Amino acid sequence: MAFELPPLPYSKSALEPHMSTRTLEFHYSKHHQAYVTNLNNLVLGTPLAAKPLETIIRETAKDESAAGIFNNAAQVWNHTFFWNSMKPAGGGAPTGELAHQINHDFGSVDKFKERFRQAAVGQFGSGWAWLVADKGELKVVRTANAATPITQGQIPLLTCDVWEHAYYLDYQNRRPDFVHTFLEQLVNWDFAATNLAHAKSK
Ligand code: MN3
Repeated sequence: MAFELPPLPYSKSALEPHMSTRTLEFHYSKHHQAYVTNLNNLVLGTPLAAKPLETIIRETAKDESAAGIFNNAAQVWNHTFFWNSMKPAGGGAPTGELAHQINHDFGSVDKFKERFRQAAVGQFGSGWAWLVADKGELKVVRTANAATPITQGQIPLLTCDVWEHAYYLDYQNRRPDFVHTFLEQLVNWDFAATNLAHAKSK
């Protein structure tokens, strides 16, 4: 059973004007699809082809000879997680247990946002900024290229893609403006709260 591009959780125009239809047409339909296609071609006829995506990511993460498989598998996973980290009319403030734990671990939601902004803007070159649960504590981390916190024993709650292809059509070189918009207009706190609840149930 080949891997398939998961459906977007909203229409390609649903994040306008903050993330354009044109960006989704390239980023989802071209880039994300290419990672899926590449992964299928790379694992074809190997034992990995029958394994779940997360298993492939974990099993290839430290194997330099499998870097191509890891990079494409992790990018498939990271992008699906990224689409779910946003929603139409997102932004606002976290509530409930998530708000409580952000306040506890970062001091305030604004301090969390500042840490996330620094991680996202400060990632040199391509990569990702994440809010993760790490042994019960919330942390902001950043990863380079395809790297993903799920190989580090961390449970992702949110991510922002800071590869140039995520924002260049809409924001050109202005990554800080894109990250600001992500946090204020797009972020899906409900998704983060659900992920935190799952993390706590483990
Ligand atoms: Mn991307």
